[in-house]
Amino acid sequence: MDNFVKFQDDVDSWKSLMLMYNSALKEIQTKMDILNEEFQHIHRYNPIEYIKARIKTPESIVKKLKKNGYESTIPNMVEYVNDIAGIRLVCSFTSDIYRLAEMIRKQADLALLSVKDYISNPKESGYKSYHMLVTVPIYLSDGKRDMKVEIQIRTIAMEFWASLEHRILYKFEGNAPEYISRELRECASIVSMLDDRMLYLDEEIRKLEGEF
Ligand code: 0O2
Repeated sequence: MDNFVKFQDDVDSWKSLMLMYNSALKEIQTKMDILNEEFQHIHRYNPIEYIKARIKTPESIVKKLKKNGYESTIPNMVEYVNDIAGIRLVCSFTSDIYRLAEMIRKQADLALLSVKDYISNPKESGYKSYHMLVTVPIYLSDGKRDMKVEIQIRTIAMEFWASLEHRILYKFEGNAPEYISRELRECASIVSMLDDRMLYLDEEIRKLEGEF
C-alpha cells in the first residue's frame, strides 16, 4: 500500500511538472510569434520561417540522465535535463539567427542561463545550431515558477542536415560507419557554403531593391 501511495505521488508530481513545462513552452511560443509578427509589420519580412516545439519524451529524459550518470528521479530531471521543454526557430538566413538571439536577450522577463553557439564553433560532426537556455516565468494558482526552456535557432539548411544526422545518430547509436560520418561532414560544409551564398544573394537583392 505504501508503495502504491509513493507511486501515486510520483505520477502526480510528474503530471504537474509536465503541465508546467507545457505552459512554459506555450509562453515562449507566443513570445516568438509576437516577435515574428512585429518584425513582419515593421520590416515586411519574417525572420522565423517556422517554429517547432516539443516536450522531451520520458524515454529520452531517462536516457539522458543515465548517460550523464544520474538516477532517474524527478528532482534530477529538473536539475540536470535542460531541454525537457524545447523550441526550435527555423530561419532562412544565418543573419536571422543572431538577430533573433538579440531580440530574445532583450526580453526582460526571460533569464538567459547559457548560450551554446555551435555556429561559430560547430561540433566535430559538423552540427551547427545556436542554443539558448532560458527560464520563463509561468503563473499558477499558487504563485510563480521559473521554468527552463531550451531555444534552438538554426537555418532551414542546418535543420535539414541535423534531422538526418539525428536519425543516423539514433540508428547507429553514435557508431556510424566511417564513410557515413565522412559524407555527413562533407554535407555539413556544403550546408555552410549554401547558407553563406544564400545570405550573400539576399544582401545583394536588398541592395538592388534599395536602388529602385
Ligand atoms: P534529443 O534526442 O534530440 O533529445 P545540456 O543540455 O547543456 O546539459 P546537451 O544536451 O549536450 O547538454 O546540450 P546541447 O548541446 O544544447 O544539446 C541539446 C539538444 O540539441 C540535443 O538533445 C539535440 O536535440 C540537439 N543536439 C545537440 N548536439 C547535436 C548533434 O550533434 N546533432 C544533432 N542532430 N542534434 C544535436 P539530446 O537530448 O542530446 O537529444
